[in-house]
Amino acid sequence: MKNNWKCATLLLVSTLAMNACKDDDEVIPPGPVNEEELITAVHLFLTPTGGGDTAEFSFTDPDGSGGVGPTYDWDTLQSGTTFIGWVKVYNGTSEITPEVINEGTAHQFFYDVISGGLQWTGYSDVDSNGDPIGVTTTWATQSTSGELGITLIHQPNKDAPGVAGGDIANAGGETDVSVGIPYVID
Ligand SMILES: [Ca+2]
Repeated sequence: MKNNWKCATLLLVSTLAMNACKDDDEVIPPGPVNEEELITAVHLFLTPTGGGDTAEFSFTDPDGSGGVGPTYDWDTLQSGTTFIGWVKVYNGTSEITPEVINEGTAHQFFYDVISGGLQWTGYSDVDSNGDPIGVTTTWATQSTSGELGITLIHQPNKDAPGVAGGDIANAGGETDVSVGIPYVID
């Protein structure tokens, strides 16, 4: 009987330990500031500066790179228009843009018009050092549809030539996410 109790207790403890381990696996620990972000979705919103509907462009890949392919949603922009842009990034259903902003000196978004007549015209936010983060931006359209690229770099060298102006060439660091999303200009 005593042994059975011991076994039962051991089993209970083991079960609790297993559950505890399982819970630990499911919780994403609050990493140090230099932790890379896991990003499974990127949304870019563009609102005409003169007013009008906000266009939304998104990339979603819930299982990360590999596995099931990503999905894209894109929108139509009016030609000859200027826009305020802002980006949101998610890990699953959790928006992690606030973490990116909180760790602003360790992050910078870069925007690359891969093709077409959309123009990225600048950053409109700064980190605590006065360097851009790139969560908010400005844009303009000419007349051709194409594809835009969005890259989030972790620990870029923001002092390197061109980086604060949006040139990724000398940024270094690690890539948190890099996606291309189609757009239509009407
Ligand atoms: Ca995937």
